[in-house]
Amino acid sequence: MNNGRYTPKPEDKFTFGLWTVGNRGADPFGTQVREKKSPVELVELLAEVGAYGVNFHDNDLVPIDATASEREAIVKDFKKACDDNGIKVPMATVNLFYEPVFRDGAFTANDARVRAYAVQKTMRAMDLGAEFDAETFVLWGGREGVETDACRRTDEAIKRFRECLNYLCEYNAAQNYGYQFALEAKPNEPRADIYFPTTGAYLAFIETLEHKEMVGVNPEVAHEQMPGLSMMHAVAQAWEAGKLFHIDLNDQYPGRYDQDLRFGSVSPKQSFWLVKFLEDVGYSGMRHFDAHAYRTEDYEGVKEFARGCMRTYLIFKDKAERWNNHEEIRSILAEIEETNKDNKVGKFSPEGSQNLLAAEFDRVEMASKGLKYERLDQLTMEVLLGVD
Ligand code: GCO
Ligand code: MN
Ligand code: MN
Repeated sequence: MNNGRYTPKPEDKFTFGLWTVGNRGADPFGTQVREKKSPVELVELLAEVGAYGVNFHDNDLVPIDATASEREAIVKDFKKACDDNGIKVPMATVNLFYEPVFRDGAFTANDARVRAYAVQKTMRAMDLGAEFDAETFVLWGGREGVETDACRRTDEAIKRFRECLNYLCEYNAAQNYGYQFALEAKPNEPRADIYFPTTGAYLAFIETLEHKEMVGVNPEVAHEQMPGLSMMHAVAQAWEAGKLFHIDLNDQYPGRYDQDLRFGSVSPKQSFWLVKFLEDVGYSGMRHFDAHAYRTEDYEGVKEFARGCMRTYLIFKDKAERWNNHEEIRSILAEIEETNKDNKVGKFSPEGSQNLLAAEFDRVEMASKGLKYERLDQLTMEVLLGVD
C-alpha cells in the first residue's frame, strides 16, 4: 500500500552517522556482536537503503593515530565512495568523549592543556569536514559534566565552554568555512550530570556568545525524552528562535539510559507531533537519524533498521497531511480559532492598558463550554491508527 510514497528520496534529506549504521552492538555489559565495516562499506550500505547523506566524527573516518599520509588516503577513498554512491556529507562533528584525556571534560576540563587540545582537535575536525563541504558542525559535549561537583564551580565551567566556543567561531570565520554550529544537549550519560542538560539551556547560553548568529542547536529525541520532556516543544522553541540548525531523530523510553532506538518505535504519537511540526513549519534541514539497530541484528537487520527510520518518518508525514485535511479536525480547529480572533493584549501602550484594566470579563461564561480536545485527540489517534 502506497509503497512508492514511503520510499526515501534525496529531497527528504535523510542522513545517518557512520557511528549509527556502523554501531556494532557493544554495550557496558557486552562486547560487539557485528563485524566491523569500513567507512566506505557503510557509505555503500547507506546508498543501498536510499539515504541522502552520511555524517561522521573525526575519528569515525580518520583513526586518532593516523599519519598525514594515511589521512590523505582515507579521505581520498571516502570521497570517491561518496561520489560513486551519490552520498553527501552535510554534517561533521568531533569526538571529545572517547579518549581517556577527556575523562574530566574537554572544553570544561580543569587542566588547561586538555582544553587547548580539545579546541585543537575540533579545529582539525572542522578542517576535515570542510574537505567534504559539510555545512553543519555538531558539538555534543558528552564529557562536559561531573560525577562530583567538588571538582569545579559550575559557572566556571560555563565560562570555559563559552571561551572555547568563541574561539571556534573565530576560526570558522578566519577559515571562511561558513559552518553553522549546532549544540546538542543531553542531561546525563556518560557523566552523572552533563552541563547544559536541555536544548533550552543551550538556547539561553547561545545568546551570550560573541558570534551567536553562527550557533544553533541539534535537539535529540532520546535526550529530551530521557528526563521525560517533550522533544517537539524543545524543537518548536529552537525553531521559533531561528536556531534549529540540525536534528537527531531516534526514540527512547523516558527515565532510562540513552537508548537511540529506531525512530518512532517507542513513542509514535510524540514522533507524529514532531514530524508534523517539522513539516508544517517547512523545516528544510537534514533529518538525521542518530540511532542504531538492536543488538540482536546482523547487517541485514541494520538495513531494516535504517529503512524503518525513514519509512516511519514518511508515514508520519503522510498522516500529518491527512490530519491537516481532515474535515472534522478542521472544523474543531476553526471553532478554536474563532475564540482567538479578538486579541486584547498585543503590544503595550498606556491607553491600551487603561482599556484592558477597564474591560469586563465574564469568567464563568468563559469557562462554561467544553473545548472538544478529547474529540480532537481521539480523531488524531484514529488518523494514526489508520481507521480514518
Ligand atoms: C550520544 C549522542 C551522540 C552525538 C554524536 C554527535 O548520546 O551518544 O547523541 O551520538 O549525537 O556524538 O556529536
Ligand atoms: Mn544520543
Ligand atoms: Mn545525538
